[in-house]
Amino acid sequence: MADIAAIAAKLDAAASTARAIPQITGQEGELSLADAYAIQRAAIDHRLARGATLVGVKMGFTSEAKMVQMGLKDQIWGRLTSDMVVANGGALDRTRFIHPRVEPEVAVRLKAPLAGEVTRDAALAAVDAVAAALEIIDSRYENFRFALSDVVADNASSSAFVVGPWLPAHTDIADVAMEMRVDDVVAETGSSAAILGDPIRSLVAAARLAGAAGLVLQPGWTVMLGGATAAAAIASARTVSLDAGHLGRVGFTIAGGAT
Ligand code: OOG
Ligand code: MG
Repeated sequence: MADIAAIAAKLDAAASTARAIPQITGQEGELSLADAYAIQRAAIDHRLARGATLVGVKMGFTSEAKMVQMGLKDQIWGRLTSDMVVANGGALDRTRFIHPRVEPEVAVRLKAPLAGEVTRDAALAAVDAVAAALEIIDSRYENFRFALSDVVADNASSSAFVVGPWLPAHTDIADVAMEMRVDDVVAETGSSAAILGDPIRSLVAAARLAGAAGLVLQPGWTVMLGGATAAAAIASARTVSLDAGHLGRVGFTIAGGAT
């Protein structure tokens, strides 16, 4: 039996002090997915106790590019909290991160609760607005290496996110070309179609997976639907921007620390 409270406290401390810890699997024996999600919840509870609020969920491994990059195949989800929100064009403090990476995503904002097995139409009907977005992932594990249960326990590596201008729910998000630049150099290009062939499928999966854990996606919440391309390292970057065609632009600057 994993010591859920102890591992959650370690992960919370690793995130708040930006100091990596060894992965859990292998070291402390096997970790079931159920225990991993219990750890995720308990680690986030530390943040909520400090005054943060839940503002949404994120999906992981919803594109082939991400599965290949990380060597994992199963979709996972994590929680988005208010202290992870970065305004579009905002500045990030590098000292907050261990070995940050960024990936281009599509986000939706909900206007109705969503949970459990829902149809594509029901998921679409719950969408209030859509946007291009960037997720900053920062695994709390050494060398950004982990097995599936490790990354689930670690809130799916999520660290911060930046959402572009919100656009009407009917805006097409199915096949939007995306070009992500790090320090004005193109780092990744792709299409939102890489997200499960249709990003709304990722929202359907979010409702199902979070619902199975007893979480109802709430009106006003943001759902990050997953990286469309592999992630790019930004440990020594200064600017990151995403051009997502008719979905607009989103970006941030990152400064501070040694580099
Ligand atoms: C896990 C998070 C995956 C995505 O968009 O696929 C993810 C990781 O790559 O560290 O956020
Ligand atoms: Mg992501």
